[in-house]
Amino acid sequence: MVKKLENIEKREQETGYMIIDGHKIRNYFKELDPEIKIEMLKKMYEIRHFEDQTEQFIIRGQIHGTCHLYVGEEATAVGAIYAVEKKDYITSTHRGHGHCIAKGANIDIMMAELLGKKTGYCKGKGGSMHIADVTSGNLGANGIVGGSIDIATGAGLTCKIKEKGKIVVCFFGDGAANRGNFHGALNMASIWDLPVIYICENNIYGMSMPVKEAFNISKISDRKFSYGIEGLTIDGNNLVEVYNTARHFADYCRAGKGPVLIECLTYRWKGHSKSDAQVYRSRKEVKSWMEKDPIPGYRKFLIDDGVLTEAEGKKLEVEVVEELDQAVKFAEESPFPDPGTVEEDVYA
Ligand SMILES: Cc1ncc(C[n+]2csc(CCOP(=O)(O)OP(=O)(O)O)c2C)c(N)n1
Ligand SMILES: [Mg+2]
Repeated sequence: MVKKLENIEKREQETGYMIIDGHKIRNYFKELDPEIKIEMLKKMYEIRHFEDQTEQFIIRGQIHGTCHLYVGEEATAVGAIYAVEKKDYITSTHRGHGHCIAKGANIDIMMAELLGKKTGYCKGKGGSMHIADVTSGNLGANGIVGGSIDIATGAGLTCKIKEKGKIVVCFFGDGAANRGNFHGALNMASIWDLPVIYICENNIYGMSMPVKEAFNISKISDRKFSYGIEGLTIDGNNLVEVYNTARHFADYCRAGKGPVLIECLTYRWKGHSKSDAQVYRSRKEVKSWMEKDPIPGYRKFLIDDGVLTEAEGKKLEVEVVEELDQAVKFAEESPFPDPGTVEEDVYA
């Protein structure tokens, strides 16, 4: 099931509405302040350069434990997270750096964690797959495939009962959508009308397993029928489409109408994790998706729209590179934790 972007019916109308996979959705993006539109481009650059730097650390053997890069999928995290409010929660995955950065984590502290340093989010003891930033509403990355789905559903129940007005954005992969807990959690969220936006990042593979061999349905979002919830499949590389869809369903969840399942079609450019010979896919396929790079696409959109000039776009990227240089310096110069603290912060 290689999703064709052409399958997505998208038509911007004079009324300021778009038709996205059969849903009439207001073009909220159009109404945003230019600063926010530019900030979203900056976040995508931050994720891309953070991951490029992380790859360098991997190559140099500076990262112990495994690590999964989010390069190519930036528009999904940024579009969905900017569509909700700062007070809302997110749950992340093993491929979590992008979600974490989009939700507002400090990249110096993230990078220190990747290098196992005392100044990291988990004092250097968690690594890539355990970064959480609860102060920004990020309930954490997760090494258990699909683990985020249960946590998000529990957080959704908390929002419904105790923290009214908040909602949860739950990220998970296509592989996770085939785990048993996905079905139990979505059914529960449906019968209890929990305010959770379930975002399935369909990047066409679960490790080396192609989605077309793991599903006998053409749209993962069609699983909405089993739970009696709303659902749709969208272009996860189109920031405007992701933003508008998530914003529409954020209002829907906040109004107590229940959860939604949004399938974002995207692609991971890099191997699954630290080591991956990538024999299961062709260079041609990777190249064809690299041509759908979400970042220049969005930058061009902003330039054409008069929000940004070419020169401002370049300057923004230079600023991000400088921020990353600072994060690398902070992480490399930070100390390792004292071995005497090895049993601190350990729960089991
Ligand atoms: C419960 C569980 N089973 C298996 C694994 C090993 N594993 C790590 S990532 C992965 C594939 C996940 O695929 P997907 O959900 O599509 O996410 P993607 O890596 O494509 O972002 C698997 C099977 C795991 N970490 N947890
Ligand atoms: Mg996948």
